[in-house]
Amino acid sequence: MNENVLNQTAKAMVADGRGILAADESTGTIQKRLSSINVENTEAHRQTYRDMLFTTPGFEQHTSGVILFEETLFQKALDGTPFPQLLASKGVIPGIKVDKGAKALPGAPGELVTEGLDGLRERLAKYHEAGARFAKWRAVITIGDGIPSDYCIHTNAHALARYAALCQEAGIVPIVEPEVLMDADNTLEVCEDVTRRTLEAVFIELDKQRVLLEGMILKPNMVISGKKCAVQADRQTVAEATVRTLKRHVPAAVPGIAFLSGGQSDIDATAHLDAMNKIGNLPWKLTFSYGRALQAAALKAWGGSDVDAGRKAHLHRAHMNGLAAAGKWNESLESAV
Ligand code: 5MM
Repeated sequence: MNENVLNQTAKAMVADGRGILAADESTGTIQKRLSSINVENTEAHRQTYRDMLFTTPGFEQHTSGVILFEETLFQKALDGTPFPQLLASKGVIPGIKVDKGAKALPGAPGELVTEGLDGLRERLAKYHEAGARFAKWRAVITIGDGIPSDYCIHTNAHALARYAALCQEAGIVPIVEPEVLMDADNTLEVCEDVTRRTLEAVFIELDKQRVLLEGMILKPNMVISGKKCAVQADRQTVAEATVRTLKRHVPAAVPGIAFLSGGQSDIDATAHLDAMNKIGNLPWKLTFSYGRALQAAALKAWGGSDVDAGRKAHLHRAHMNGLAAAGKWNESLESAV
């Protein structure tokens, strides 16, 4: 393991004013996205859509890396350039989702465990050869009646650390994504407690399994009210609770934290990140690794054919989130830019 290379890549992923585009939707998830604009889920349409995103002029100023699905890593852009090479030529680091999805956790109704460790060492070697320099593995923690169980949290934390250690062995920076879902009716306080339990377990496992903290990126949820909760905490409260929880549980050796958006509105995802960075005096970089909150507007504007409109919407959200990563966003910029 070359510790220096891992640390350099991790730092580049959270460089000033830049964040990560999560475009790693599996075939089932992209099906939902494309059907929302009445586009058939074919390989050609997936290629055209992702080509539109990755050829957006100027998006690289705000985007340090892109998480790809395996199909895209080995696919070519419309001009014939392999996607990873196209991204690298713009100074955007290609990354790869390596998990095989969250499946039912045996003996734990309503809870999930992420699979994909079998054969991962061999897959990582192949991905590195294709140009991937970072990877992503998403664990899903569900809030509900009596859940999450410690069993679910620990099983997922163990798998995240197994994945992270294998990535580093292959010279690939692991994005460690323990996602506490935001969909239930819980309060912000419950989310804070579950996020605390989750991060605590994850960092214990990472330590036990000898993962180099300087060579990884954390991708957590924000500490937020569940979508169905009657009382929604305001943006400043979310920012303060998230920073407080992260400061308590994420070692300063981790170079950066790149949030998932988790179904927040585009503007909320940007505003929350900005509010956290405005708090300042943070031991790590705080940026974005959004899927929906970066792509929803672009997908709609593109609508299957309008490449210019799609690129314009993509650039706008990338720019706004780039500003938020520096704590320099405000709502008036949404219409001014
Ligand atoms: C882009 O969505 C990612 C892939 O999801 P599937 O494996 O279910 O297709 C997803 O993992 C994403 O990278 C993160 O969860 C962040 O996405 P959001 O939309 O929450 O920012």
